[in-house]
Amino acid sequence: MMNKIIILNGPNLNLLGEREKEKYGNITLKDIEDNCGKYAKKNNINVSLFQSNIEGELVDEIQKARKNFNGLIINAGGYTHTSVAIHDALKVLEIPIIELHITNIYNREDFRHKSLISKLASGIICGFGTDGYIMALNAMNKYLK
Ligand code: CA2
Repeated sequence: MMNKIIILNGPNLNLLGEREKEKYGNITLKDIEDNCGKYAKKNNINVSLFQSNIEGELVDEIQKARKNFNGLIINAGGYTHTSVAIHDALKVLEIPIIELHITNIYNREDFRHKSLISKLASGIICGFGTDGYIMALNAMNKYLK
């Protein structure tokens, strides 16, 4: 069976490759989409990507994911550390979750050390730059087999 995986990106990740390149790298969100699409095709995975700066839109996608996907990868951006609404939506989701961060949130400011998502995740990938997206896709595909 072909695994269907959704990758959700939260606020400000649409700016990737345009600002703060020293922290988040040169790769744009469009590059990430292309790379994930290519990786998925090679590995017989059905992948969809969704980005929003709006908390409620992310909650809507999480709710829909239950019906449409087997696995969910989420980089919730700043909402990782604050959003009870995203936590609650993920909590009732019945498919595996991978939490993803480009940077290592544990060697940054204290307010990034707390994640409301980690407890709900099957696994966490952070600190490997934008390569983490492919790592997470690979990890989820294996986890689902
Ligand atoms: O390391 C990650 O992936 C983060 O989820 C990124 C979030 C941050 O709030 C989390 O603590 C860790 C921020 C995303 C902002 O992305 C930008 C990209 C380029 C330029 C400006 C912001």
